[in-house]
Amino acid sequence: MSMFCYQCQETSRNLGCTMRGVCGKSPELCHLLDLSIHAMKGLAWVNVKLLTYGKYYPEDSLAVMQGLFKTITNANWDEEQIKDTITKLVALRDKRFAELDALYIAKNGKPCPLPPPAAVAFKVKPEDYEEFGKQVGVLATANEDVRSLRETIIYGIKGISAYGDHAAMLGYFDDEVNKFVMEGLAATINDSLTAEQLTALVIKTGEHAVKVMALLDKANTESYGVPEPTVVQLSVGTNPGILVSGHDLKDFEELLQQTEGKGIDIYTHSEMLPANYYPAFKKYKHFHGNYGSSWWHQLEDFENFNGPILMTTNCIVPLRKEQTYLDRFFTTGMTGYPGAVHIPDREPGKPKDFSALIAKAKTCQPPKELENGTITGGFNHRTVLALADKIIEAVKAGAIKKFVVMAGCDGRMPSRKYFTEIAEKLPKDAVILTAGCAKYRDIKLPLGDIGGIPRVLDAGQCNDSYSLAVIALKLKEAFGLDDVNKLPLAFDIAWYEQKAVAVLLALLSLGFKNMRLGPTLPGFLSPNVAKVIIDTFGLTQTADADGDVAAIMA
Ligand code: FSO
Ligand code: SF4
Repeated sequence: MSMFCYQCQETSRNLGCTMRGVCGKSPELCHLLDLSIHAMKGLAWVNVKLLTYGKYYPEDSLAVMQGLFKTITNANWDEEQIKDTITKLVALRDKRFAELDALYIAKNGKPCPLPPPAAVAFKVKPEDYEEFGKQVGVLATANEDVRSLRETIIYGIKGISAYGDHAAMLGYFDDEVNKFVMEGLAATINDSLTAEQLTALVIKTGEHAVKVMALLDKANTESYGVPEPTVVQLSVGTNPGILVSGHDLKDFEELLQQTEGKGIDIYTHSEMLPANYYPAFKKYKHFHGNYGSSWWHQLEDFENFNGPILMTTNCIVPLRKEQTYLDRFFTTGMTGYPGAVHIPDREPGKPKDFSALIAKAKTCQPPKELENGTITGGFNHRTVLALADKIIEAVKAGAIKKFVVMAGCDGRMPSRKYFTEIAEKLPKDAVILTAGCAKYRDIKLPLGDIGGIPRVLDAGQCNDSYSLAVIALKLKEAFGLDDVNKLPLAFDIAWYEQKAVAVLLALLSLGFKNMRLGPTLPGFLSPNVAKVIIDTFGLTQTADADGDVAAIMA
């Protein structure tokens, strides 16, 4: 075994990647990422102790959230960036520990003890990071159930961290989320916690995932307006273009501002598609539309695009050996890729400097056209609930029989054709509620509408699954029901990486039951932990499309 990772849906044999990641992650990168998480656990532990002395450092929570964001599947492939992150986190941890030690000595007359796995004690040089990383990975927890619960908490917090970072970039913070990130992470090195206590923390992780998605929804809509129903062009123009992927709307805004009037068109890819729905972005005439499909199509999409690509977050797919577009591949924020130009963070009070990207675009050919249809989306909860009367009427009249939430992530496994089949096989009186890159399995299908209500309502990015939960909870009130599970609503959701874990835990914490999850249940759930979740929440794995459609409509 050269490494161990089981954090995403495509983990090898649904047990774990042990030689090299199915995603392409090397053992070396895996060990560095593991060590970075170990350093973050130490910093979190110190921060939790400092809180008992009334010392709260939100900047440390942001450092941890950004560090964890880099460890999400397909986010950062650059070993040098990860080494630098470890060095900075260790320096911060040591600074805070010195402060804690002084406070502890003043109170107790002796030095502060370290936690059992000594996550605050390692002092290794960057050249030894990889070697040390081998000792502190997932398998350092021997008991498979404890390991499963700890990792479920960590993966949920990774998702919370990604959304927390997006909100922070727009100037929005939530102290409860900041503190929970530290509390949850520190709990994963606390050997005295029982399985029951760790299970309670899993639920608490879901509750904080709801909080952070609500925060990001507020940040996005207050900054850029409420997304509105929009028809998005898939064809291309005649100018050179810049293709923006990932989820960071602040990066998108600043790039639009810096490219205005320069003869360059801006296109969205994958999870950036919902940028088309925001009023603040629609006003830019050079914002052309969307290009291509979900993340795993990027090797072909980016090749054909001809112009520079900006990755603001995951998912980055490793380039083919020929590296045909590496010279026009740019990363920023928490992403990284060896050989790509990384656009640095903002300096205080200034926007990011995208001039290198813009200069590159001017030397490139316009994109090659892939298709020329449209996508309709922009159904934020505020927009949908403005139509609540119409929707309730359609349900009462029997025109809408079922709402089916098919949100989450797309992935490259052939088994994911299931989600397209479900969309095609659902009867015409079922409405699909979607968010995240899972939408690419059905959003281009001609599924029609029900009395003017499109049969696929796209709320936005994966974090906008929050919108779908709000819609359900408001409809419960409008129908006068005492339980959200009594609504004509079914969940058939797709997951891939750790933001989807946060979304899943959020839905469980909100009381949604009997959800279908696919194409597989998470490999990081041990048989015992999976049983508890299945028994408590009625979670099931997606099966065959015909059977599932029948069960959904029953
Ligand atoms: Fe997709 Fe990737 Fe948004 Fe994920 S692009 S898979 S859950 O990063 O974050 O939905
Ligand atoms: Fe394997 Fe997924 Fe981990 Fe990549 S992120 S190494 S595919 S489990």
